[in-house]
Amino acid sequence: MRSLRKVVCSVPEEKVSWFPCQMKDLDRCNLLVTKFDPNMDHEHPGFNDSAYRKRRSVIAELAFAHKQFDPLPVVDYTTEEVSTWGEVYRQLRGVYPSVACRQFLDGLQQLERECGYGEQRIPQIRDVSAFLKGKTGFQLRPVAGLLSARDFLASLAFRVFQCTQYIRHGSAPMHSPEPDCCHELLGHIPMLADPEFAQFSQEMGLASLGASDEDIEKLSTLYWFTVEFGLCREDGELKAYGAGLLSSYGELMYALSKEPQHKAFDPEQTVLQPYQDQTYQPVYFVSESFEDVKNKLRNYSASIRRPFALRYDASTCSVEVTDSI
Ligand code: HBI
Ligand code: FE
Repeated sequence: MRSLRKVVCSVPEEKVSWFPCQMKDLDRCNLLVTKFDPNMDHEHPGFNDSAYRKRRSVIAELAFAHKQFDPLPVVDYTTEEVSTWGEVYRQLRGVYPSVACRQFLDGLQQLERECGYGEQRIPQIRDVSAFLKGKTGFQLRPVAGLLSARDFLASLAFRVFQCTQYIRHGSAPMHSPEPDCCHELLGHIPMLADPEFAQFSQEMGLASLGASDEDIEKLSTLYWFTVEFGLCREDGELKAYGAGLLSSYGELMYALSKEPQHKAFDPEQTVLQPYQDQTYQPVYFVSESFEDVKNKLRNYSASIRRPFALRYDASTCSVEVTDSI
């Protein structure tokens, strides 16, 4: 006879790596990957700009000091930072109506109406988080840079999006080697205001909890080719929904041109595709609808083997570990 035994967040096998079970555990999900940051990456446009690097460390401190449930930090952006934002916003906003998917445009319009999005100021994550909470239950927390895939995905399980607050270097407004506030606020946030998209983002997060390193690699590859660089078909036309595309003018235009390969999204194929984090992707995956992405990801996640089962309790925003015996 099979019954469900609650193991109250202790996992049955020693080999399983630690994972968060409640929101406050996200304070431990803070492993940064520094390969693209301006102190480590010689190619970073801010590498030789000590004032930029100093500013970055001031903003990073806000994220390091943050604990879940603290009020979100407010950054007093400089005129130069706002001007970089304005340039990025103006150029991308001009092309969105013809290249972005319907859900993105809907989300962005709501943000412009209800959350002060525009060229004139960089939105504060505190306001954006309150807006998102009301739309899909997603909330933001500050992060100092590129987070490890495991920690980043784990946060999504709790509908928490880890969000950088610094901005790219003013000399390269159209490109950033690492996530910055343009990538998060323009690329990711409008999509996270869509209920279906929010749902599959959380499901990818839940699938990652306690997964093996190989499965984390596969899930981040799927995340990369959907949430970051995904394309979809809308009335027969190719549109972008990936945040990496919708925050980078150059790659956006390239992805929709005839140059790269376009393949139908199929998780089994997609996980095998090596991804490029240094330059444009040679291949993009095209989905027919978000419902299709959601169903395919759900089937894929169900095929990931774990020595325990998980249940998300939305009333407490916590994860229960259950063990089939
Ligand atoms: N970290 N800050 C931050 N922002 C992201 O968008 C992000 C990340 N770490 C990993 C990541 N995205 C994904 O591309 C996957 O590796 C999961
Ligand atoms: Fe991203």
